[in-house]
Amino acid sequence: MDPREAFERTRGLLKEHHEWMKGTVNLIASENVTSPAVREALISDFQHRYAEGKPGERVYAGCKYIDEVEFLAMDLAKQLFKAEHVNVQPISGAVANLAMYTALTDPGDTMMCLSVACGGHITMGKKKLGGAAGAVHGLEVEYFPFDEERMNIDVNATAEKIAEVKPDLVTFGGSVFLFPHPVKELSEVAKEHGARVAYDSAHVIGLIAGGQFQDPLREGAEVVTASTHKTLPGPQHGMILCTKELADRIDRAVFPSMVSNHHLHAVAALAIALAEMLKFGREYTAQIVKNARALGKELYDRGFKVLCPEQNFTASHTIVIDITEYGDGQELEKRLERANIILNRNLLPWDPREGRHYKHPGGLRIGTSEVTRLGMKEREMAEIAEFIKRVVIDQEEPEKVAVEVREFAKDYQKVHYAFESETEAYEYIEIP
Ligand code: DSN
Repeated sequence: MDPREAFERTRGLLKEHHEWMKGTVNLIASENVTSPAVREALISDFQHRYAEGKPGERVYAGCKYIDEVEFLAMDLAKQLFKAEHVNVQPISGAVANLAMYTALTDPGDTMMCLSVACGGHITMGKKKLGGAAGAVHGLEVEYFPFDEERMNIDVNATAEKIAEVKPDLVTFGGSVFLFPHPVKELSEVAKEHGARVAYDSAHVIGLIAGGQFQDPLREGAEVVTASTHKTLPGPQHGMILCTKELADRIDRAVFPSMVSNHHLHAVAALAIALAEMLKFGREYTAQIVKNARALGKELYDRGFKVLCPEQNFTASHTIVIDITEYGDGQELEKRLERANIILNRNLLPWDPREGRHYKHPGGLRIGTSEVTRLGMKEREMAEIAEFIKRVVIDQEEPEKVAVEVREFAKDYQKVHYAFESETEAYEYIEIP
């Protein structure tokens, strides 16, 4: 391949992606769009530097500003989450989970958590499934009994299973997260039987910051792992909150066990995102949840089988649809993408039992973090529901709907809930 051609092609593809994003409605529950200030931090000189170890104790020179920024990020997170200790060095939520396993357990120990079909993250998976818990850290994995009707952990059955299995670690949280988990109800039982209690807040950490979801540290969790780019609209990165008692174990498990350098530009971007959440987080996340409920209702009223109608569909940023009446998750995800509506397929808890696989699952997962960030409210949720109905139920030609989606998206190009929003959300930043 001609190097110049490849160089131009790559830059061209990036620009095409940005142009495409301007005309889409993004409903991926694990994504968001950052403020211009967060994007600026990501392309700063911090991304060229190394700073192994704790701030103030680095094994590299040149870190005086980097140290100050990392202390700022830690202080902001402590303030926002009322956490005794914070580590902002994991480079992703997955790495945060691996560090948490390393700090709290030994290979061969048992962890209880959600199965992937019931909303657990792939890092919680068993060895035979290639999940990091089993395949990387050597944990035995036992699943929480799950109440499929209420889309939540079955409290009584789980209490009994904890007493029987006596796991070393109980991890709440996951990737499909409609309602708060029963942390308060089960933490004491877990601890009485010798388990540590952790909570994977990757999806809901922004909602926790904004006071719109449960507060796991107050409900009995000793360690909270997070990614910082979902409901918390920061850089792609990770973070761990924990009790003072576990601070040293967590810090050692992050460095040197899990990271060497820890992506300093992302730490700076995280500090900015945390400051924005302190100022705007309550208003932003309240609207995320209102939008998710509104979108659930609008879709339900148009005939979609949105899960949990009797519980108002969700208490988070996510809703889930059983889509089996209209096709499988992958086929419909692709059809909607042709209409510029971006969301993703998802396993339903009962899919494995009914012979469905993650490639062709029975569900669609929909999140409202990004559309809310762009200033959309309940009225716009009705318009989005109508677009989805036209593509999935009415079987309109997706390319025809895409033209209207592009037109609709034109009014939502600025990032809201940020200190500055001059640069548009999907503008490609070219450095001359
Ligand atoms: N698997 C991602 C998701 O929830 O989309 C998170 O890592």
